[in-house]
Amino acid sequence: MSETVETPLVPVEREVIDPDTYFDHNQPPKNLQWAHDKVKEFIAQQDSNRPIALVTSGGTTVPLENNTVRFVDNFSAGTRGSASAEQLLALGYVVIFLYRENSLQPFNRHYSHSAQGMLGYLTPDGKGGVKVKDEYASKVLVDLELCEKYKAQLLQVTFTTLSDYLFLLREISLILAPLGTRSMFYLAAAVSDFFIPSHNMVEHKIQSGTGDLTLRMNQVPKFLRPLVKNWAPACFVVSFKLETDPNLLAPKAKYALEKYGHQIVVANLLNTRKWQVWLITKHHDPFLLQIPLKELENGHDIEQDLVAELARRHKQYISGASETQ
Ligand code: PAZ
Repeated sequence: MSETVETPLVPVEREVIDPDTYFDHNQPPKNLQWAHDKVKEFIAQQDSNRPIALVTSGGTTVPLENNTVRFVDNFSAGTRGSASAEQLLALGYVVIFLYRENSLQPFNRHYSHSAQGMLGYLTPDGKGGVKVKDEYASKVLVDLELCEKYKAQLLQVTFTTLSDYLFLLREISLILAPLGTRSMFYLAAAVSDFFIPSHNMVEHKIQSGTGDLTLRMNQVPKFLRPLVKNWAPACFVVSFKLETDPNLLAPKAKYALEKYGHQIVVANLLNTRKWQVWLITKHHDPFLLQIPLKELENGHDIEQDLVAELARRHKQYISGASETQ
């Protein structure tokens, strides 16, 4: 067997990848056609007076090999996206929930990833069956009822890799585009900024045995630009910006708005994101939304306030305001 190790380290100059050609060089996900058909059918079934939201949620993976054994991932659990989807449904929205497989889902989010596991919620009922433990029963009942109530207004579509996400985002955007201002894009997914293009990836598992591994990753093309300009130009687009350095947050959010020309950036910091966010628009000062930590501990999600505020601004946008505030 050869001693040479295939490696994704590519000794070339900076390769700038154009968003338009990205799709010609990467593999679409297996569920693309399914998602296309389902989204079309789903939208056709909805009351045409209802606003509709595409919520993206969770983190994308970036494979290191075409036959993927290893990949780069990120921290996002999908809390923001799944909690926001619940709030949008409560406000009368129809929701397409594009989420990372195995990340948190609306109504299930309190149970699916809990440390005690599903069995921790159950107890023998004394008659040979099982029941939900008394201390959880009322909460489980509420979530069950909500899940049932909104099931016809919620469509869930999964992605895993960055490429899956981008293909599905484009596909769903093109379907939502004709709905115009009625559609809100709520782009809360944590999408990788770096990737290895398919043609630069090794085919098989990277072999160890020849020392350290150095990766060269390309910058992911900025897909917000074609989304806003070409795929869904009249829709209300809310993007999210995450930083860890507070000094970078506002300038980078403003820069994104100027560059892509969409409506709102929700800016948040990694360590405070559950109780503090800023809404950034082009011509106004950042609008701070925050909840006291006590309320967070008592189960008040900041997404309740965030989604209410965004829905209010979306309504203004639908009614023709040039800029929302
Ligand atoms: O998924 P989560 O609730 O753990 O985190 C939410 C979030 C921080 C990923 C989201 O609020 C966000 O900022 N998304 C965009 C991240 C970015 O690409 O900048």
